[in-house]
Amino acid sequence: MKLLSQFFSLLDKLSERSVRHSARHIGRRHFLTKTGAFLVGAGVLPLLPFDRSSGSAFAAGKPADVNECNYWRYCALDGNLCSSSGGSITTCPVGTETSKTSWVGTCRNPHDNKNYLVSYNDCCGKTTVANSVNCFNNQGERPGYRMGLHNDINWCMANTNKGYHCTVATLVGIANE
Ligand code: ABN
Repeated sequence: MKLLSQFFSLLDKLSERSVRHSARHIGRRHFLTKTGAFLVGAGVLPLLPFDRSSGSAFAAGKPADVNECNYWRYCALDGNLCSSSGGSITTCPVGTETSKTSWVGTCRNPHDNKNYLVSYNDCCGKTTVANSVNCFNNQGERPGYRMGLHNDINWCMANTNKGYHCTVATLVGIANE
């Protein structure tokens, strides 16, 4: 009976020692691994290639949404956004073609506070637009009798297929101040 009790006591001690050893070593190693990874990650993070160009458009820490009418390049865009109907800010959706004529507006880029010339071209050839965002921005626009300064016009008029689909906003250059 005494022998059995001694055997169990020895078993207890061995397992306790083994558990303590594992806790001490695995815990420390785990801690070092995690801390090391965090420190390396934190050091590398500033080197990562964040896009800080005007096109990325971050306003007050919030990424600008090119599918919203308040995106700065759309300051004089009167029409449907191509970015929300299968195209992008500068490309027409498949099945449409760029208008031969356009309207050029001047919009201030909030990231460098410079004024940019933006060419608004319509995308022509397909009249049905599903779920596209419609904007009515008219910065710098003048009434219809000032022909060259009026933006409420179908710029597909010079194309063979005059059906209006949406409008793209292409940067042309910096405006002379
Ligand atoms: N340029 C956009 C547009 C198209 C048709 C009619 C008005 C405005």
